Amino acid sequence: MWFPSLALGLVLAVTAGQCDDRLPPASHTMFPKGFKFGASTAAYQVEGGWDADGKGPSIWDDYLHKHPDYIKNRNNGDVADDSYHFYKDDVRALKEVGFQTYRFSIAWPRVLPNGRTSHINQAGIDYYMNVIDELLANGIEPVVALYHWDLPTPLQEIGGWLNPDIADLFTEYADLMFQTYGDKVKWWITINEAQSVAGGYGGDNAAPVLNLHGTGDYLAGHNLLRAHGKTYRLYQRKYSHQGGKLSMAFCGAPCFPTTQTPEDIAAADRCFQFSFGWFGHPVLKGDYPPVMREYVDRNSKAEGRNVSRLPYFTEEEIREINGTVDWFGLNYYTAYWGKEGAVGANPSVDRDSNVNKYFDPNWPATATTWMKVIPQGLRLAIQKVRQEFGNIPIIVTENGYPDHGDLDEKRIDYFETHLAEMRQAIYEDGINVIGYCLWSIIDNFEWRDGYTVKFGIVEVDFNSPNKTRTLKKSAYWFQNYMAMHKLLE
Ligand code: GBH
Repeated sequence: MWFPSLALGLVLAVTAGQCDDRLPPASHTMFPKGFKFGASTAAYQVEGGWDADGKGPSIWDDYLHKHPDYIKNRNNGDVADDSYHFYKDDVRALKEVGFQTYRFSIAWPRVLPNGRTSHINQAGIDYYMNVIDELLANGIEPVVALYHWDLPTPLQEIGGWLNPDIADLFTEYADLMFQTYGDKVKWWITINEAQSVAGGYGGDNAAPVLNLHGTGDYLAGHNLLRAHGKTYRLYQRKYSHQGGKLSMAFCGAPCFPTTQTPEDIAAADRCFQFSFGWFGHPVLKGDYPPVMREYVDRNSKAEGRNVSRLPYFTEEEIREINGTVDWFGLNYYTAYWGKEGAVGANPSVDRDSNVNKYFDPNWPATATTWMKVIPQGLRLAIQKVRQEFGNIPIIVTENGYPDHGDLDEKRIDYFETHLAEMRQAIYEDGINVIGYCLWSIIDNFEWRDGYTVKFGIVEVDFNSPNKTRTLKKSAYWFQNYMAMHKLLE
């Protein structure tokens, strides 16, 4: 079971290691019963084999082949860590560190080269079966994401996530995945970071780079939610006997209010509602967050539009989408200060939120501009999820530290401080956090930063023919951390 017994955990937390100096210090106490540690990757970032054995192209393959300068050093995911061939080395690393779970994603175009079930690529099906079997043989439980951004190109040609038909196409793909792997996979993520996916339509930081800010993002988000809802209902109808648990991996950078004025407190709340809330509210409470509806409708009207840029669900859709996550997947990297103020492109999700988000100059910088180190933000994000969405089991599905291959000690600090905050959320706030997957087990293709930015706790020699994996200090640190924090059986 994955559901921690908090009461027991609490007793042990306060009794273990307090007075006996042969025992680890108080911060090194146990985790709740059933708590699981794991590590994450995503298909495009690690697999390579971009056209191997009948795989079709994805929007990332396509975009980067056409626009190589889009990525630092003209890197792309054609070969990446070549996990397509060396997945056993990934599993060996996971096992060596001592993880109980591995979160990875299935590349839709590897199993369905043109996105549709009319043509199934058996080699792709076999690949994921092999990965899953290798994990299970090593006692590691798979957590599988169905969509981590690599849409089959032929589906982009009909508009991708802007086309309402995508909801059914995604559901048919998911159906095949549940049917094929569902007896072995019990933890599913439909969509990784719907907000980032929407960003590929509303911004220029991810494929398909449409930059339809303030319109395309909301429309893509709408269809992502419809796809998720339909998929969950399908699972309930056809696969509930498999006993799996579904979620999305939600993302967002929470805001601390700049001051305790009602304006700043409300602004910090909107920061949450326009990120985690955008996708969390429809699946956990029904429909978009009221404040999001209000602000986007009002701005749309002021712009002279007849219809809101934020689409409306039908009553039936609201019902279909509501109540469709069994647990809450939370990706956390960074946080902001927030105050009232309309900033960002016009129109845009950011501007609609009317929050001015900014980093504290004292928060440590990292190898990437979009993140600073602010461990308290993880506890804040967990608290906000609890406050907004009730006592749903939470799994931190991503959390990690980027460097240029030079700051592994800082990575250790990052994990230590973030895990401490997560423990506060569990033991001080009594929140039902049941697992933690770091990003990432191996250095990999970090989107626009290519291979220049590394998140792995295992180094990959990208110049060697078999992409040699070598555990970093942070991997040994993690191994030790888990051993010290013995999990209750
Ligand atoms: C996650 O995204 C992804 O799930 C994972 O694939 C990725 O490797 C990992 O984090 C580390 O990045 O350039 O200022 O416009 C994290 C959320 C959303 C962060 C998009 C970067 C672009 C910010 N990402 N965002 S900016």
